[in-house]
Amino acid sequence: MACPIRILTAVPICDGHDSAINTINLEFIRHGIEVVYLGFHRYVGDIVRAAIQEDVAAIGISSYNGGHIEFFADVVRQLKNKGAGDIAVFGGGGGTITHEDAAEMKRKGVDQIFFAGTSLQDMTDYVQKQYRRRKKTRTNSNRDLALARKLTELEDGFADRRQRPTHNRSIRNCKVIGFTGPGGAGKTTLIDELVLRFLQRQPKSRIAILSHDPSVIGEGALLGDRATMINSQDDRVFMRSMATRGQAGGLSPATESCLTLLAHSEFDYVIIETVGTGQEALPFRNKLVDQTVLVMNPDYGARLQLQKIVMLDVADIVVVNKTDLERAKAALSEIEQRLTQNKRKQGMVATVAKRHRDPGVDELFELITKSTSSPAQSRDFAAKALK
Ligand code: B12
Ligand SMILES: Nc1nc2c(ncn2[C@@H]2O[C@H](COP(=O)(O)OP(=O)(O)OP(=O)(O)O)[C@@H](O)[C@H]2O)c(=O)[nH]1
Ligand SMILES: [Mg+2]
Repeated sequence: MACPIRILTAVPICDGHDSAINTINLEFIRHGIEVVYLGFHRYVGDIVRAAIQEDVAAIGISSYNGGHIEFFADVVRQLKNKGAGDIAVFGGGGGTITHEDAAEMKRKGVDQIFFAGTSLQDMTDYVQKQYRRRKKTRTNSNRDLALARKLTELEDGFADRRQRPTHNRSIRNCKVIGFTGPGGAGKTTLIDELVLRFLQRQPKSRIAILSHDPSVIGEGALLGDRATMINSQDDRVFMRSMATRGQAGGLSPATESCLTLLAHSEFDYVIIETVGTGQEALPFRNKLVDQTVLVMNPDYGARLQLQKIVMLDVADIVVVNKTDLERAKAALSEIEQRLTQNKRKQGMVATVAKRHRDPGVDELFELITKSTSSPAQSRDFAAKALK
């Protein structure tokens, strides 16, 4: 497998026109490109930070609400200032970007603008031709950039079959927490809320997030977790999105090596999110993480389904998220019974991750940061939460 091209796409601040970029993203991933999608209404600083951490070859911006000359130019300027001037900037905005505007934008360092009527095929061909072999400049003292480029080397080493997994057994100074659970259960939303608490309550701690999404047919991938991570757009957070690149089970062939590097890179916490997993998944082997969190959705089916979810036997903490939903009460009681049968000290927490200042998320934060509160107490808390 050749190393896929990685690009980042986004829509500028005060712009909600995301329909064009969604169509373009899909076309790119169908042609083997890995697209880190940052979402709409995004600041220049957040786009630049994300592009550096994700070590993409180029940033594609879709802009419709005006201000494109200044916005694109600012992205180019900030990339240069941070030593990442080798990341190209391209994009479009239908008829809102005129040919004169585009000429000025190119003078300011923008690589290419696509006008209304360009076919998706032409845009894909351009990306594949221009951004496959990127000439990287030497990394300077920018800490994120240097780390990001090492992660790319590791990841691409696996794609070229040069690398073998490095086992993560050496002593590390940070805590590694693994989040897994079915697709859409709320893993990313929950992690983002936890990051908010880390940032607020631990003024010096630095956090790394390794987030996984599946590669699709054609070997591209839509790496979309960043679009949900709002609080995590912060200089104290290093986030990296990884595609599974053909590996089943929830992680990528390079996860272990990348995790080893992050765990030795002066972070206080490293958080891993797996792809949405199935009943048989046991993604965290080889003592990969210090603590495992299984995030469940109350709509898992009937009580019988719980017997089949292997991760319920091994998770340190089980989070029942979306407890605002109707089935939550029954789910909490069924999951509690299932965990009691395990006769292990597993924590159980009821959360509504999409709600700000949710007491359940506070409780989970306590469980993760202090091993002093007993899991049994937290199970009581979860049960009481819905009484
Ligand atoms: C669809 C649309 C909407 C939808 C948006 C849905 C969504 N979620 O995206 C809705 C109805 C919600 C909407 C709302 C608004 N809209 Co509107 N909208 C449009 C419309 C009709 C089409 C834009 C589009 O998606 N085109 C489809 C894409 C695929 O094709 P394209 O634009 O030709 O782009 C080509 C290339 O440029 C390239 N491309 C585009 N982006 C990128 C990015 C990359 C990386 C690459 C490689 C290529 C590329 O791809 C295409 C290839 O052919 C345009 C008018 C128009 N006909 O362009 C107005 C338009 C953009 N909207 C406009 C306005 C004013 C608004 C509102 C402010 C209206 C209001 N008063 O409420 C709101 C603002 C919403 C917000 N929060 O920002 C104006 C902007 C005017 C301006 N900038 O001066 C326009 C131009 C309409 C007009 N003539 O007045 N809008
Ligand atoms: N009702 C409700 N919705 C929630 C809650 N938490 C998250 N969601 C929504 O659930 C959807 C999926 O959330 P994500 O955080 O992306 O879920 P995920 O588990 O990371 O998804 P994948 O990474 O695709 O497996 C989003 O629309 C969230 O807004 C919650 O507590 N209650
Ligand atoms: Mg997710």
